[in-house]
Amino acid sequence: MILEEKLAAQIPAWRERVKNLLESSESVVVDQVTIGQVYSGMRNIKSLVTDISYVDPVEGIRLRGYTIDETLARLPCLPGAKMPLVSGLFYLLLIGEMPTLEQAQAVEQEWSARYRVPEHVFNVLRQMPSSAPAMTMFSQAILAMQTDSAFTRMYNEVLQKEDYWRPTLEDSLTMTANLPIIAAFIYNLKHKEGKVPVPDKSLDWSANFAHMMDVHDPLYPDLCRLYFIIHSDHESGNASAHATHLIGSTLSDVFYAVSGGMNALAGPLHGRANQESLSWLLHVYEQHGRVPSVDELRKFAWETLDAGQVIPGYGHAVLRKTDPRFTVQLEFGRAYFPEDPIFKLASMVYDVVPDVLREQGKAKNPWPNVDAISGSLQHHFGVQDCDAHGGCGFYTVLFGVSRALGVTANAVWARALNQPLERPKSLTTAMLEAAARK
Ligand code: CMX
Repeated sequence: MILEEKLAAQIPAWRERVKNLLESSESVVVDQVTIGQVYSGMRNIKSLVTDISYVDPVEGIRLRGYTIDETLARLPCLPGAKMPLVSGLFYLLLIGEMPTLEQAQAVEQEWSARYRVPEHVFNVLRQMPSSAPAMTMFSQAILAMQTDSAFTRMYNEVLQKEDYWRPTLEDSLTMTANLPIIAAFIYNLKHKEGKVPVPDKSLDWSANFAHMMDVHDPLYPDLCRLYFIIHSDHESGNASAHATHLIGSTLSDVFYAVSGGMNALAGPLHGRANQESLSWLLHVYEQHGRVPSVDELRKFAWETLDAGQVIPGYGHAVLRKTDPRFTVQLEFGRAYFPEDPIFKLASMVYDVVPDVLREQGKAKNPWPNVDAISGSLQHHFGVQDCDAHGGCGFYTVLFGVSRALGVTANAVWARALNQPLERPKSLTTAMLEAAARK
């Protein structure tokens, strides 16, 4: 298998590199922690390591050193496609090199050879109440797939520590191959007759998802490719990545770990913001019966803030400028459906809301993140977030399908480098008060 061979060739040198760094510099200080940081969700404490991506507050994410624009420009595309293959992105995340079209297609084949969701997973989903949030179903489905974990099976037999990454890679491929099928099934259960999607192995992973969703607009596979690439990874400290890493550090397999990570993604301050953002847009649109004027939009934004709510899709814990993942989606909409009213509204919000947030003066970053616009693009293609208002979270499932690529790539490397059990230390308030008196 191409990924296993490439990883096996790299891992010894990486182990040596980390070992040398630790031997020569174990006690070098990289950060200091203030009481403020202890009480503010560990913001900006440098205590994790990943070589897969890095978020600069101003520039945004770099995936294996490539900005979003560079990633999209350099990853291989199928002839006639507007957006690159997601398999190429997964190769890039795992291997750290830009793949050729042939290498990306080899990953496509690894995926399509694994298209098989065990029947009991569909049954678990069928048994859930129709009101179950889509993310609850998605997380359950991933957990239900744990019964097939190669890692846990081999760990229970005999597995050397140095080989932990191999079945982790196997599980990661099995999981990521099947997540589009699970997502399309959840959508079908929620909106249609609940049929099990039949994958088409002649299509790439994203086009196959579009096919299973029954969206026939020829542009939709390209939106899926774009969407699944840009949501994949955002370094290790974000809640879904960190939760996945924490769980994986106990040697729980990736099914356990990613299921847990998805529960973090489901929160409104994280991945659920894409659903809430679309609800917000639809709300303002319906209230006015049209795209509102700038003044009406500003008033609506203030009403949201005055009600003590956040404006979903705006602000970020790390970023301090417009998220390039927002910009690339804005460009996609402008290029292909600039007149779509909800897309137009989402672009208008970008002109209005940063000033409102600045005027309010609370948010450290008044600019949009990835979630401010992604829902409006899905909405254009008729993909619903369940009941539109309040929603039940299908858009976050789409985020999760993509995020699984990043967190599994990280899980493979965490096992390759034998990253240890994560166990930070807590203090009592009295201890912090004593530290403050010193
Ligand atoms: N609307 C209104 N108020 C906002 C805001 C927004 N979009 N973003 C931040 N604020 C407020 C915070 O709620 C906080 O208020 P309090 O002091 O009353 O608690 C204050 O501004 C300071 O917050 P911050 O330091 O700027 O932001 P945090 O690092 O604490 O939180 C985030 C970051 C993303 C949770 C926050 O900006 C937010 O709630 N945004 C809206 C939800 C959202 O878009 N989440 C998706 C993020 C991307 C992702 O993970 O998918």
